Amino acid sequence: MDPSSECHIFLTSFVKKIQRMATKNLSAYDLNSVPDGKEMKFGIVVSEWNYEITGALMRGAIETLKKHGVQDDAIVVNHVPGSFELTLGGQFFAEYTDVDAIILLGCVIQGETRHFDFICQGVAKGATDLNIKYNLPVIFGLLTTDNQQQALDRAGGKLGNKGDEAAVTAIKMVSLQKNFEYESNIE
Ligand code: DLZ
Repeated sequence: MDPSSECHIFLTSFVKKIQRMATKNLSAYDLNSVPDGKEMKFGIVVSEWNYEITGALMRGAIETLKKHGVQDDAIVVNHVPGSFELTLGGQFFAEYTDVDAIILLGCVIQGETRHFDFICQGVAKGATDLNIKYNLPVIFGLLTTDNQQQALDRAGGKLGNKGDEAAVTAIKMVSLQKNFEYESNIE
């Protein structure tokens, strides 16, 4: 292919983008960009399946929430058997508690059957629906990897911890919602 052709340039930049995404450290963020979480309350749902991974995601999320001012008693953790159950675990938090945001943490590793696709799609759709149904941030902290090593790399390994990323996203979304609520009250 001619290196100066539009197609070649497009493909090269696309491949570079994919490579950047694959090596992004999930724990790297600008500390100052994260609002204070002192007045915020969070529910975390953790899948017991692949617990070596999901336990590490949970520890990362809790540590990050606390680092940004969230109080110990404002973090409530519940476990569910597998990632497929994350949606209903999230719904229980939304229905029965007064948390400001819910973080769903799970890990689905590609196997030989299509189970992987069904679980991933189910949780993605379930989390999206909860956000909309309850007008509440429900954070999608699900690792979907080809193998165990890719998951370990993203659960406190060389690519950081998706639990940290989920916690930062949760704080930012709660802050955004509180800002909207404040603005709509003073109008
Ligand atoms: C059954 C199953 C399989 C095969 N793989 C995973 C997985 O990689 N990660 C995960 O979190 N859960 C898995 N599960 C369990 C399902 O999420 C669910 O708990 C069962 O299908 C029961 O609803």
